[in-house]
Amino acid sequence: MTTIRLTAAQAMIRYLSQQYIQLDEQPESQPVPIFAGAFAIFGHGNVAGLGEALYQAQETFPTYRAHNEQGMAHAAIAYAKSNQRNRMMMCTSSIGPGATNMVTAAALAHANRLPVLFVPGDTFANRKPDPVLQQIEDFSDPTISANDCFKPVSRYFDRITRPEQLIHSLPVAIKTLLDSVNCGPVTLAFPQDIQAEAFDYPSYMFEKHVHRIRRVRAEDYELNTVLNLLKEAVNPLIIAGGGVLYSGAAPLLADFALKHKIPVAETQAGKGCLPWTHPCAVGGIGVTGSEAANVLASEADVVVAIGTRLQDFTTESRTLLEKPNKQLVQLNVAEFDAIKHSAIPLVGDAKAVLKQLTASLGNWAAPQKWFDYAHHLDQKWQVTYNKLTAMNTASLPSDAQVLGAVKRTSDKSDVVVCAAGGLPGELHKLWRAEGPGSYHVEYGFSCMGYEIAGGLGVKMASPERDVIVVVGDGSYMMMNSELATSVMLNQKIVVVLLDNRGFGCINRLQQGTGNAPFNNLLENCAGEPEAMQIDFAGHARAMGANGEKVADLEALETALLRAKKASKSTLICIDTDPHETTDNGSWWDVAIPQVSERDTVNLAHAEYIDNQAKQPY
Ligand SMILES: Cc1ncc(C[n+]2csc(CCOP(=O)(O)OP(=O)(O)O)c2C)c(N)n1
Ligand SMILES: [Mg+2]
Repeated sequence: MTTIRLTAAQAMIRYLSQQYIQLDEQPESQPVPIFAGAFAIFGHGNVAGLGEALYQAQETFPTYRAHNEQGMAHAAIAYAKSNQRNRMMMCTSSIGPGATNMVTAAALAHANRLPVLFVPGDTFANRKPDPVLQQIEDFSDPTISANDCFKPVSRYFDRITRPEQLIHSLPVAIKTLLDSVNCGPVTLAFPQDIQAEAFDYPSYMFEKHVHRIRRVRAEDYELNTVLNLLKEAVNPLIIAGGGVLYSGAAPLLADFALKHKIPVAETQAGKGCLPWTHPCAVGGIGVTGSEAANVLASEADVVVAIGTRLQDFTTESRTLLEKPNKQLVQLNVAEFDAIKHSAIPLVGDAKAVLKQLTASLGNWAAPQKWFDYAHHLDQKWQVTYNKLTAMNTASLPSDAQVLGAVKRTSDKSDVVVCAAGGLPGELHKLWRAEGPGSYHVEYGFSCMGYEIAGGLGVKMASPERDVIVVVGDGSYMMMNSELATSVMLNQKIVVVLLDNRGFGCINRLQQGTGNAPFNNLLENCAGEPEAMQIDFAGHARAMGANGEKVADLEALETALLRAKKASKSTLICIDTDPHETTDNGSWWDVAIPQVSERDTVNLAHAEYIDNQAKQPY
């Protein structure tokens, strides 16, 4: 057996750069590299070992420096999501704070089932210089380091304490990152002495390896159950989740829905599966959904949920889909999801199983009356859309009106990016998505601070598209440093910052639970909130981006057109109304105190009990 002598870090990078993927629709001859490279912030835990290996590999495995480890991981996650989980990035940090800074992002990737390879440096495996800088020192267990925080938020975790462990661990890491069922973050904690240690690795390890995603077909017995159910269905509805996009099934779903006349509602992760103009599209579903989709969901007799985790926002905390006489089918590659809500499971890949279903359904279609009804509800919702997003120059604009202005000035190919605050709800209801890839909202973890870094990752994945990040003042303050990275890397993004002076959505939630406004909007905070007048546009300019503040929606539209033409990242700030929001009357289970000195809380609790009664158990 021929061998090659490399440090463990060199071996890792050489191996990663030889991993390719054959995409479904791509000609056999054109596999693409799985890794677009690494985001890295160096410290003593990775600068010498991994740093040297990355330096050598720049041609095939480029390294990008960011400003915050959480931010760079957000960018890597957004990159993977934009690539339907087929392509991804590695993130490496030093030990200690650099590593733990990435843990929140690992949790985000875990919740969203998105692949990212975390390689935090770790304390010395030989323990000779212990305790080293940034070592946490567990008194009773010397095998514990800060990196153990990654364990509950990694789909695969290993600590490389011998160079030869990589021979086994790297293939498992890649398998996990590409596994449709178990997809999520992989952490390979890498002690700094091991990174630098040399070993005679077998040469075969570094041969080009082309991977494919396994498209699991459904078992006949599950398929037949669902086929019989669908053929009897009078009012069927499809709920499309992120899994539809990851499986590359969106075009197939568009044809399937049209052929069989089934309306399609979308979750946050699934939004954009169908362009909003598709005859079967009825918009977002659930707490943040459109009235059309929610009415259809409550009246449907058969609901086929495809590629969705059915989290509480989708199901209105398990009150939307649990009505009597309603049958719920869960088409999902993961059995874990397929059996949720006591659903009828249909386990398999969305694309593969939709093909099987349509082949057997033949010319069957749902009753025209139901299809026309769905279309009528959608048209009604479009009228509401027009009203809510119309131009307003008279008073402080609402989030919906800002989104209307952004949409009017954007192109069909643009991507809108968001994550937390009041905006995801408004976007899910009101953004007219133009198809797969046009809507990028991280709402599995709803992590404040994802937006700008996420926008950078989306841009790196889709350089031909304009990326428009919409972000609240709160989220911007939590993390904005990757705006500078976007300037440095010449990855232009457009940021629209909606300044409503505080945590608007939580303030509304607080009052919705009978509580007093407290500690959310700046005006209700301790200290001297009036003294805090943040010049967001100036702040963006200080980081090298363009920045301007606009007075109203008209000015926002002209500024957006300017920003789209500009060569570098631009932030546009606009003041907005913190109280105005689009209420669709749905319920979200947020626990309300059973006893309180406030009458309004007691009243809210009584109402809460009524709503809880609608939950199945
Ligand atoms: C990291 C993180 N911390 C806290 C929260 C809880 N949270 C959700 S939205 C929000 C306020 C967001 O404020 P802003 O970005 O200004 O948006 P707005 O609510 O004003 O629309 C908070 C505190 C969160 N989602 N993520
Ligand atoms: Mg705000």
